Amino acid sequence: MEKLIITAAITGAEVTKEQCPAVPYTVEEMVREAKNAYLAGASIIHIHVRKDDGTPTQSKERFEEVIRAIKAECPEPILQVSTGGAAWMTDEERIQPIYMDPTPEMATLDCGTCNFGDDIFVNKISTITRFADEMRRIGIKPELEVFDRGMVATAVKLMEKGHINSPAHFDFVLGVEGAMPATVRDLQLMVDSIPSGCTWTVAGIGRYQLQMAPVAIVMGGHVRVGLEDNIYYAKGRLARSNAELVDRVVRLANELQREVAAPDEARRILGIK
Ligand code: KMH
Ligand code: ZN
Repeated sequence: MEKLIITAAITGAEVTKEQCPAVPYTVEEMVREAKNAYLAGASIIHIHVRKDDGTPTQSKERFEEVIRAIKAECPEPILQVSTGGAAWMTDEERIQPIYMDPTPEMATLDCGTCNFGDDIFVNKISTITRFADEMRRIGIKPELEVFDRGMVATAVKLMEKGHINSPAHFDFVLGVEGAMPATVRDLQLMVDSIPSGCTWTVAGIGRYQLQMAPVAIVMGGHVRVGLEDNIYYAKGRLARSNAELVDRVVRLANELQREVAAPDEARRILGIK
């Protein structure tokens, strides 16, 4: 089995400091959370950015400010920018970070439309294709975010048509209200649905973050944790940091005797130059 890639999704667009004080907004807070998550064992940092008041934004300039600050303190991890943004954002807003300087190594590519709590997260085929083509042209490795089985089918079609390079990397986001549940059976279906040679990670939402992690570790997949997807360390006990959530995955991996990948090992596994 390859070493385990741990992704830390440190802030997202939905959770707030009112819900969990550790959620980072400012540049300094983003650097702190990214660096400590890396030191705990994350090799990929999945990045959304906020204004200082917590409002989510896809501003290229804000991404540049945050990513330059993270790289200055902590150059090692793969920084993966979100092109999902928040459910209410336009395509034009969402695509901005792939054009930032420095060019990000990875970006998310959301592969379909679904309910997202009481919102609708809209990704038309034409949007997915355009985002994929732009990432391919610029040389950014997409992380194919799939929230249900139909989105895997869309991604595979885009791979067959040459819009997405093979082997691709999938992120199964399971447990979103209105999309695919986070059960072992559902995860197995997703794993069985991707082309051979592709890699995958699982992002369980809420309480499912912890439940999905050991399953992925023993199945040979990879794991995403972080405050974007889950703000609790345990029932009734908020997480104190992203690092605390990463640290637990490292302990689980150690117990299950799966080694954790350093960033350069993650780059090799994912085929990032
Ligand atoms: N905030 C969600 C609506 C991504 O990062 O690409 C979308 C999301 C996915 O977080
Ligand atoms: Zn995200």
